[in-house]
Amino acid sequence: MARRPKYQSVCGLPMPLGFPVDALRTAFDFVPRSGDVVLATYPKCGTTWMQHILYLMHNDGSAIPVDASVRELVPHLEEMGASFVRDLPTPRLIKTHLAVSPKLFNSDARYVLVFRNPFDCAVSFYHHTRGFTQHYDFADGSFEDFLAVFNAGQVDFGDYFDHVCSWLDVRDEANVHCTTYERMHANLELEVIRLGEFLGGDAGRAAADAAVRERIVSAASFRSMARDQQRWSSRRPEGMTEFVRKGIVGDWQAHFSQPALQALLARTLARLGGTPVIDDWDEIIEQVRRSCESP
Ligand code: PPS
Repeated sequence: MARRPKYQSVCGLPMPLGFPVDALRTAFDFVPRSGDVVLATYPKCGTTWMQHILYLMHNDGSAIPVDASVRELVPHLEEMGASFVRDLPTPRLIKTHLAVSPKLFNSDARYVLVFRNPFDCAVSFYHHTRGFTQHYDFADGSFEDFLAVFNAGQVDFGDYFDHVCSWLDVRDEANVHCTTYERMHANLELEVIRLGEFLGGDAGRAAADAAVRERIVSAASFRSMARDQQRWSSRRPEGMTEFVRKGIVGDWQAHFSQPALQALLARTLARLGGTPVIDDWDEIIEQVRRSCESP
């Protein structure tokens, strides 16, 4: 019988069980201010990776210490609430998984967007949902079970395509910087340089300094972030994958059936065809097409 992850509905969004409802409610009224750096992503698209990079760039390339937590240093607005974010040091580094809204988008704040191809995102989200048993009660759920919910847009923070399209609407604004998980994977140093040019100030100086940049790239590598994972999330039960799990492009190949791939490819082309983000995924889309056609 098909299994479904469990969610609670808050403000019309499915949310993990135990997610702090009061904090989430305050997030919908939050208005970023001048100087803020808002990292906006759909879940499992490279958020924590970019949170750490932002922290590194504002801290001279020093990694988040083993006894500290990214949730306090670059807090998730919906989880920590607007009052926690209010008191952060300037520039406030803030993570959100919300779709863009008129309140959330302030032309005086800066926005960093990270997109990831939907095939790998779905795989990563499946392992996340299976692994956090206390939040989803889905330990024995299959990838197909999860995909049914993902495709219906009924996972936490809603539909992948609605979310991505909402942020793509503002991508050309001067205060918005876009990248993809795949670009970061291909050449992290170059992405740090690009981000530094966008952010300017201390972060810009850090990215422009070869020695500091080397520290940033090293501390943000998969190998380095796979260590001391208490910095990124709460523990998962024995036998579940780690939070910083595989960190590759193309894990979809080990998970999708051909019909499932065909269905997600059709939606991807319908919703994202003609947008610049899909250009970064040319090769992936081609591989997906070939997989769909192979006997
Ligand atoms: S969350 O829960 O929404 O904040 O998850 P998010 O951080 O967006 O995504 C987790 C995926 O990012 C991978 N990750 C990395 N990949 C490469 N290099 C580094 N340094 C890195 N850090 C995190 C992590 O492994 C998850 O992807 P998968 O495919 O599951 O491995």
